Amino acid sequence: MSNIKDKFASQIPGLREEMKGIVKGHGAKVISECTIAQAYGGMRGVKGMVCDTSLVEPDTGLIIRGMPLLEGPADMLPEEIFYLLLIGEIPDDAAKKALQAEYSSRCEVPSYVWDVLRAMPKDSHPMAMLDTAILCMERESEFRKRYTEGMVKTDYWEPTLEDSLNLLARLPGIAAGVYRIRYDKGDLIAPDPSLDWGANYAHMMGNDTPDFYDCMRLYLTLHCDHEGGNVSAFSCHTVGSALSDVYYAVSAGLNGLAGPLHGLANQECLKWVLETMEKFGGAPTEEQIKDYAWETLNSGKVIPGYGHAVLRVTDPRFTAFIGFGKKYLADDPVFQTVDRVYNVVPGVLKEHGKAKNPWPNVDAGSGALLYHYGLKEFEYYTVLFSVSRAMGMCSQLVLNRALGVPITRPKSVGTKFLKDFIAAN
Ligand code: CMX
Repeated sequence: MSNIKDKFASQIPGLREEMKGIVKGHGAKVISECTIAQAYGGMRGVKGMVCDTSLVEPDTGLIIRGMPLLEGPADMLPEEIFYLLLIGEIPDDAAKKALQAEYSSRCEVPSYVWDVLRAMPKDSHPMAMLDTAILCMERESEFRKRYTEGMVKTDYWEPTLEDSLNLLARLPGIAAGVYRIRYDKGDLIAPDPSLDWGANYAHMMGNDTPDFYDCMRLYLTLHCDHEGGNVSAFSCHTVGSALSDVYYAVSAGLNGLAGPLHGLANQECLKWVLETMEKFGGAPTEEQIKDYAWETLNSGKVIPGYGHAVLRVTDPRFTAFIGFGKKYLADDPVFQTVDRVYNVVPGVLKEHGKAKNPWPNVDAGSGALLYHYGLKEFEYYTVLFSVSRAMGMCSQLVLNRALGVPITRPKSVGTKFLKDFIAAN
């Protein structure tokens, strides 16, 4: 069965039975508690939702459908990753080609999207442009159309998958268009149907360097998903739980990704690395990096690319990027600086004593690779992240629709409740 839709449809009865059985047999069992510190602290560590596409363990990082990132997924094409996220299996060649054919047949970007993007103020952030482009296509939502026609609940997943495939097929073209319009790179470039999803994105941006194709494939693979509770996935999940369609939900999630503590950190990281190089007149020594790291911390700023809410080891995505850099651009001074920062900053953060995780996250290394291939517009980097992360968001949305997951509605409490609780306990 090579068609992703048929394959997923065949899994749904089993998934529904499994969920029903767990809830019926064990629904009252407690899996988590919430302390006052957690209620004030972004619900860190509270287990309050289910996500099967991927898992982030403090000591291993990203695990996609049971496969640790560096044990297979990091070497896959992004198309294979979307299939893996949704179906839970690596696609065979026929399934991969079928998905690529789906993308090719759905990739045309409606012309009104370009009109909207061109009408935006020239200094709009590329993320605002990407999210606006996604949102303005909401009028095409198959889910909204079918819902208005009275579709039954058990069918919700199907137009959600349709919307997801349409969106994912168009995203590289839209994101490349954002790049070319925002940075005056000339005419839009048409997709090349002979190229895979990642290479096509590079091609439409205007960079046909074969190594850059590889870089894009890796970039799009590594950023695909990071379980369910991160800001973008959780925002997308919450908006989607109201039965808002894929366009509303993914653009909401990506608005969260645009924050400097989340996906925007990748633009901040490279900026920080280049600042050190400028300050010291070239690739800095480890001692100079140490000085600059302390200067940053002492001025009350974070060192971008370091720390994580869940991880407590070097992010395997960072490791994969460093591996790529050592193979393709070992002599590049920016990449060398990133590598050197890695030797120094964890020690500085440990000494500083605040960050629970002194190790690099995904954003610490990726910018140096993009910079090497001539992509020097930092503000654009989160758009690349977004194209990839949309795969995780869409697969989570489709799964949740198939399972009939209800509207998200955790309970909030007021300070008075906490004071009364403290007094009584
Ligand atoms: N530099 C300096 N201080 C840091 C730090 C860093 N890289 N990482 C954490 N800290 C500080 C926090 O600001 C916090 O300080 P306060 O107590 O004064 O508020 C303290 O250490 C404890 O934070 P934490 O529990 O270790 O980290 P959080 O879970 O609150 O936050 C994160 C996680 C990623 C937002 C944080 O580590 C950070 O700001 N890092 C830099 C930005 C970054 O790289 N973001 C990208 C994350 C990956 C992604 O989501 O895309």
